[in-house]
Amino acid sequence: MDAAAQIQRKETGDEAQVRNHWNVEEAKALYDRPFADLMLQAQRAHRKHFDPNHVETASLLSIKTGGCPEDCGYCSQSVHYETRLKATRLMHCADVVATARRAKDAGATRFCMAAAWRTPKDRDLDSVCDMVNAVKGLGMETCVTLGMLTPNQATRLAEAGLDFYNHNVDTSPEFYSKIITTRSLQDRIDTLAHVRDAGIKICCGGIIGMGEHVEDRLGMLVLLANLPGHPESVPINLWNKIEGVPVEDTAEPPDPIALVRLVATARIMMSRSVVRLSAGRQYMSDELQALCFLAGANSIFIGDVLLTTKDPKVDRDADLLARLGITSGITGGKQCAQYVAPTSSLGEKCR
Ligand code: SAM
Ligand code: DTB
Ligand code: SF4
Repeated sequence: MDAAAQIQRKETGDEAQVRNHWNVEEAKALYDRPFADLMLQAQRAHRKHFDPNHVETASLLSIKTGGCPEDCGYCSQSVHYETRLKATRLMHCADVVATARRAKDAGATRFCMAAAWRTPKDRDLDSVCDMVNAVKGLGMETCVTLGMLTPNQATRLAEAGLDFYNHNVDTSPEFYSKIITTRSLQDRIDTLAHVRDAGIKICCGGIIGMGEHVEDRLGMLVLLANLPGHPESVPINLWNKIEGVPVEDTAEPPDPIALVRLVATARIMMSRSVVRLSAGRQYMSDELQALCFLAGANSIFIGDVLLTTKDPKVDRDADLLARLGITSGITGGKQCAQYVAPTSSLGEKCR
């Protein structure tokens, strides 16, 4: 029996559902299967744990933009690069909640708040805890991404009612140092452990299209699948072009079929995780997105804006999902979350 067939056999048993001892050769054997076989296997895994005709809709807001001391070579928000992005202070809690309410009205079930920090300061964390508490009060799932956390900070977020923490490994262990030097992969893994220990669910994935090889993309999936528990959410970002950052010189958009294969491989390796087609949908045709949903992607960000780059308009997403017979929280017709400029330098209490 060849390696891919053996993995297929394991997939039918319970072992594959929580398997965390993958290697890149096994991932490659899946990835390289004939397309129809790979898609069937991914569909089987998908249908075992999810409604294949439903896509989760999340919304993203940059609550503190730019001025970040980290040197992530793909990011518009790093102080190390000339990206012409205007840095802002932490948003006012009331503005964050108003944006979350609009996102909910437009059909988002999860609200993700992102801050361009290496790690949050205690005073800022107080404000974010208030935001989490207030957004949770709207009946939405909450997610934040704030950089590295100590165990105590993770516990405080859990106590505020946080559902998910987003912290990406970004790429393979081999490619990592070509992209970021100011914090190590181990730093990220440590933060993920603090988040998990605090009882918060993990949203962890990475970026493709930065000039990495297929083996790096698979190495990233292996890294994610071999974490002590599979991340509950796995965002797969296609690099959104930013002028003035180092990745601009190395970037190579993946072949569309390679993207579909990667999504299918992620679906099989982490069959219980929600796989999000994250940044980069602005570049994808409807047909490519449809293939990604068929391969097992079952979450998207809705709204015209991600953090500092574009996302497809809600109307286009509503139309695509309707044509595919996919249900989601999108109600259609209404304006979705937009970035709201901060009106104050300090977060205010708004319980
Ligand atoms: N500063 C925090 C951190 O890095 O953990 C949170 C915000 S950061 C913008 C969240 C993630 O967005 C990054 O880890 C990266 O995977 C993704 N990202 C950032 N810029 C991107 C881009 N231009 N295209 C695609 N994904 C991007
Ligand atoms: C993730 O993996 N993707 C989101 C979210 N987590 C925070 C961020 C995408 C950022 C895209 C580039 C930008 O808009 O600046
Ligand atoms: Fe800062 Fe996050 Fe951007 Fe890295 S990805 S530069 S940590 S905002």
